[in-house]
Amino acid sequence: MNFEKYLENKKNIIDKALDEYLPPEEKPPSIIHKAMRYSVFGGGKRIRPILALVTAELFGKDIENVIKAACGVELIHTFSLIHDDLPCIDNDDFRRGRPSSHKVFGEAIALLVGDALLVYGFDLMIKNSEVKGIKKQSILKLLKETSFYIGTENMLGGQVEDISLKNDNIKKEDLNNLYIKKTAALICLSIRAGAILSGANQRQLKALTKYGENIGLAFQIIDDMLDIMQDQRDTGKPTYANKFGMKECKSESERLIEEAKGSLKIFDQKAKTLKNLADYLLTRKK
Ligand code: GRG
Repeated sequence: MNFEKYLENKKNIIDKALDEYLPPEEKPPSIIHKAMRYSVFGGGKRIRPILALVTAELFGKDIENVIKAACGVELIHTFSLIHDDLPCIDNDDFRRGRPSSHKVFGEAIALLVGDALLVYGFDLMIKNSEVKGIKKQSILKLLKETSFYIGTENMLGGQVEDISLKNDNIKKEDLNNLYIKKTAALICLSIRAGAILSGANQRQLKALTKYGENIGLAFQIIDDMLDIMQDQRDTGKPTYANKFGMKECKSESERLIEEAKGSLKIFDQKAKTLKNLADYLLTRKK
């Protein structure tokens, strides 16, 4: 199976699971359930849950061991995108080529959909404890990590820095730190979720976290490049691409991907898929 097919196969598994876990549209109050499904099934690549599944595979674990938590991270990711698009934050009318949640359902519902997806994200992680063989302690650790990685020291804090960013005099180091919080944090959480539920030890978690930070940072730099290449709306905000140029973005993302793969040495051949996934990020077009 080629790698694109492998990813598509994983994406289909995740889509099917999300469809099963989310409340049906008709369930009252149906407007919020409809709006949740509108954004969750809006064409996302499912990179985060795929990372959780691939990490579990690295430890020889079945998909069933991690699929609920993996979908939980995807719901939290979707929540962050809906809130990010709101008029009070980035004010984006479109997401993945379709009208954003608040354009279709109004601001109040979009805000509540984000809240609902955050709650459902945590709920799915708790439900992962129903899987045979999963220790309650692993679920507690996972919940603690989820709060940490989306909280004010990470995703939320990164977003606060992002909206306060001034265009003049921004240093590369500051932008790197912001990207690690805003984007790499949720990517790290996805990988650590897969690892924690598979019984990884500290040394393995450390190596996987390094991998997550590096691909997460590369992911955001590549995102900045795609924004320019695809002529996206200019928000006037400083990004890696408009501050340091496309050439620098390309070489920095390539360097980060090499570093990410290097941090998986302790897993030898078993980390082949995670390495392929890192390489794939350099070639993505959306
Ligand atoms: C209250 C915890 C909390 C968060 C709200 C709005 C917000 C704070 C954070 C948003 C952070 C954000 C929007 C980061 C951007 C990360 C990014 C590159 C998103 C795009 O990810 P893809 O390409 O999206 O994986 P798809 O469409 O494939 O799902």
